[in-house]
Amino acid sequence: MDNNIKSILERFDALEGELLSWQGRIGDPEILSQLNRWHNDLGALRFHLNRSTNDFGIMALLGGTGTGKSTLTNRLLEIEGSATSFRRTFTGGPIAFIHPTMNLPESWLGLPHFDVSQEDLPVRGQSGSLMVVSLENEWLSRRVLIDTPDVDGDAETHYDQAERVFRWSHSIIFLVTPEKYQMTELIPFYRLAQRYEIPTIFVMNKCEGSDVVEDFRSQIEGRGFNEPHIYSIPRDDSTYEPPDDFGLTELRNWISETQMLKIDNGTGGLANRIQDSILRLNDQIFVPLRNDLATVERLRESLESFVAPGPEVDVSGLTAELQQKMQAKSILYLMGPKRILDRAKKISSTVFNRVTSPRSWFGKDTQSGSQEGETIEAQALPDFHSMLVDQFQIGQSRIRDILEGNDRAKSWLSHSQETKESLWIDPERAGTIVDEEIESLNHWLKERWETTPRDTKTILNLLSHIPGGKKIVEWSEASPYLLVLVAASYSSFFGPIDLLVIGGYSLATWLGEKLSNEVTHQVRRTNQTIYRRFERLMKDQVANQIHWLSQQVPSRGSIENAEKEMNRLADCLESVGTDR
Ligand SMILES: Nc1nc2c(ncn2[C@@H]2O[C@H](COP(=O)(O)OP(=O)(O)O)[C@@H](O)[C@H]2O)c(=O)[nH]1
Ligand SMILES: [Mg+2]
Repeated sequence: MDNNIKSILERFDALEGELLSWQGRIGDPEILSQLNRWHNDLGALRFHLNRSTNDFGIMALLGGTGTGKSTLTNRLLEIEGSATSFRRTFTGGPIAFIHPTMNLPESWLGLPHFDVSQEDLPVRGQSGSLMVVSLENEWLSRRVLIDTPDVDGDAETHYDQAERVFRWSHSIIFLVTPEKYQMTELIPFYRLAQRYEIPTIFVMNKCEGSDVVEDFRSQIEGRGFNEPHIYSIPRDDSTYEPPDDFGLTELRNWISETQMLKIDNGTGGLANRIQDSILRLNDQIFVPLRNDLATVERLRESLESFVAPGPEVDVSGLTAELQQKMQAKSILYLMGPKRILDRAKKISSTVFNRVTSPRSWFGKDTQSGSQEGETIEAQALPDFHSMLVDQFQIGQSRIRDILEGNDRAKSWLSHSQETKESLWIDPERAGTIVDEEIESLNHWLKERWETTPRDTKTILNLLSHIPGGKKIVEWSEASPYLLVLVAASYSSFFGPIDLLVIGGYSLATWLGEKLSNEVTHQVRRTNQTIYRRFERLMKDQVANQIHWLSQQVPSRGSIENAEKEMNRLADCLESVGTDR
């Protein structure tokens, strides 16, 4: 084993290096806390792997609340070092009692160490740190004694702290009472103590009779401990006498004189620790992360296809939808060919013949066109600004549906540190697009207004056909109307429908003949720019979400690297062999 320890430690270093890059890239707090636990337990494993036979041993007291751990600490040390109380779960954090000649490695337990001076005794301990009491005490000259919070303490941190101490210690005293020796919280510790070959002794405190000690013994033997050392200490007011060699004095002496002095974790125990570390990394971290990675990749695909252009059109589904909305809200009711046909069938066959030929239908010299002109319905000019804002919000809520429709993403969202502002683009920005583009069209028109009287006259004339458009005399008011009319007649809003009747003319004809190409071209460009910019903003929004999604799980490459390292470690271990 020893030959392998160096390479195993190196493998762990490489593995941990890869895992460190996962900081901030795990969206699930449960997986994150498993990873943090794994890192801490790796600290304990390294501590054991780096052991040297000259090191002093670290012995911890473990047990339920009120079993007398702090009391026993004081009795073993013959001082009032650890604060005891009849109150439940009194000890708040681990306390190390150590001889001044010894140095506890700073990294021990992976928690900050605080020195406690003599005047501050007895000490209660503090969650999340290690209190270190330095004592000129003969009994401590060859070992460190650790008092711990209760394994069944009120707070979850109590169990976690006890478990942490268990993992970092060389030997364990399990302390029970007649009331508490059956508690289930100790069972996993018993199992691990055997699996890691940790020297273990059992003490029944507050004892009033031998029956219960014997029952405890059979329980412990039933859990696989072979000839367990079970000491008993009578309750203060009890007449019970522990059997010879198994009272407090003997306990003190035995600990002093026997193998519990030093570290002697077997190599099989170390191999099992390594194996557990690998298995836990795989089961509790790699497997769920792999699943999450697949989820992220799936969601990413749905988000991308959401804004990807279709094969035929150069706009995404959302801009196409925006076009339809603009059509519905357009100032002019546009009559499609089918509707004209339906209507025509109801009238006469002569009319029907005419409508099958739109050119004649809308021809300049026919009068029937103006009769059909009555079918034009004028509505209010669409509010482009809020239309784009609405459409953008619809897009955002679809993205949200995609994300929240997935349980994993929903949970990441609820735990995300990201602020709303950084994840979601302000939909007003979509409205700004139209404001800016109409403004710039205005600017362009303003420069041309009057310089090309033909266009000016045409535009005013055109607008006079539209109810509400009559009042328009200022160039600055013309842009949004032009935008609708030009876009409609060139099918850029509405697909195949381009039949619009104004004063007997189709709008297309009207614009084509009367308005200069330059104006028409400029307005069409404005229209296209609005869609392009809207689409780009939507893509930015999706890119935000995709970026956020990618931060919920480490990259595929990194997970694969880590798995490779893990497999190399498993190979190293295979060559050593495990005992179970
Ligand atoms: N009567 C009696 N009380 C004890 C004995 N050992 C501990 N206690 C009391 O049990 C309570 C809990 O003890 P403590 O050492 O704080 O337990 P911990 O929670 O395991 O650290 C305190 O009130 C102690 O005085 C004992 O042997 N006999
Ligand atoms: Mg205590």
